[in-house]
Amino acid sequence: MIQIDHVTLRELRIPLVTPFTTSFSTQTARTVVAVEVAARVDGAEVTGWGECGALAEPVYSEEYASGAVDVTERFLLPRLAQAQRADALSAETVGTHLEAVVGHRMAKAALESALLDGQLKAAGTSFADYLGVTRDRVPSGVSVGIQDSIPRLRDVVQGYLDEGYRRIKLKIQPGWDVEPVRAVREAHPDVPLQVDANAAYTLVDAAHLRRLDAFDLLLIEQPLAEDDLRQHAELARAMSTPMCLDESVVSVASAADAIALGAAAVINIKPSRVGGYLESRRIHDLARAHGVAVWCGGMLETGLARGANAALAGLPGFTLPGDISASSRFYDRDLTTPYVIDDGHIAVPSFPGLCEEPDGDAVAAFQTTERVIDVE
Ligand code: SMG
Ligand code: MG
Repeated sequence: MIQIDHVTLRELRIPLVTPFTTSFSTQTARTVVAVEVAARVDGAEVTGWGECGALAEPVYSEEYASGAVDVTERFLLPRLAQAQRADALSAETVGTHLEAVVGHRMAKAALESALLDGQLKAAGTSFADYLGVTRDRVPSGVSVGIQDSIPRLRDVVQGYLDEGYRRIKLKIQPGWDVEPVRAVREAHPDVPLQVDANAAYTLVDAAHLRRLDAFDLLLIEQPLAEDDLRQHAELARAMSTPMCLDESVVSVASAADAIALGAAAVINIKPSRVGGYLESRRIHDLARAHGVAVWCGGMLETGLARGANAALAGLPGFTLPGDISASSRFYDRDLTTPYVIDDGHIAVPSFPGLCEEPDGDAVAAFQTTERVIDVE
């Protein structure tokens, strides 16, 4: 069991190396909530860190960074405090203790991660060993934002391929879909290629989206709205490109529904979106049992979560390359030792816990708000 002494919630604003444009926004910096938990495990003092996937604005999902800070302080931490008074708190029980709070999965995931990091550091166990992962590296894919022009897109993609990325994902939206995909496919006939629409289409666009079937894509990710499971199933039947869900899968229960409906041949597992690494594992297990491939998505993680994503992606059902790129894909300066791409792969970390202790100077340089909350 773990006993929390206090929690520090920080909002950091970290500049991106280049703007990242999707169908819903252009990000020039990542606003990230970092959760630092000071705790005791079996009497030993430990510090655990977690990162919240929520963006600054509720445009990818309904969560947003300052809202995550608020719900954590007002509604999540009091429930964990109650649990620890009964000596019933561990990373593995966080989900149960927070179940009464509806949604807010990214906020919950960050807390669970921080506790799990602390527990594993206390035990001297790496996250990969905790999961039973034996792979020591995972193939690295890169997510390419919407560009100003097709020549520019070609250059950007070429640059990532030169760095060794094993799979290219192109962000698409109405007006930026068939032609950019055609251009990249013509330049690179054999490169593993997929697209992500972030819910920018409706089923009325089915005939248009079918034109993407010509480009031998690994998958199309989340073409329709988050709650359109039935319509994704219908679109899946109309296209030969495998249907992959991101935003729609927020839990193992919604993954089960998506699979039963035929709405997902592939699932993007994002630990933050689904409420944490433990739920991610359950979705992996469910999908694997159904023969549904999974891969690890990303929310522009800093070093507080990038390595844990790599460890998760070492599980056997992760058969497609994830959005687990090098730190340098997004950041000139990461919070930890940067993750690097080596022969197209990212190493699965072997240090204890989920992440390295972040560099205090980097945290201070990027910090915009800080709240210290006693938990008793
Ligand atoms: O972390 O490499 C990454 C980003 C991957 O494209 C990515 N994420 O819908 O999959 C997705 C997006 C969500 C974040 S966009 C700001
Ligand atoms: Mg996506």
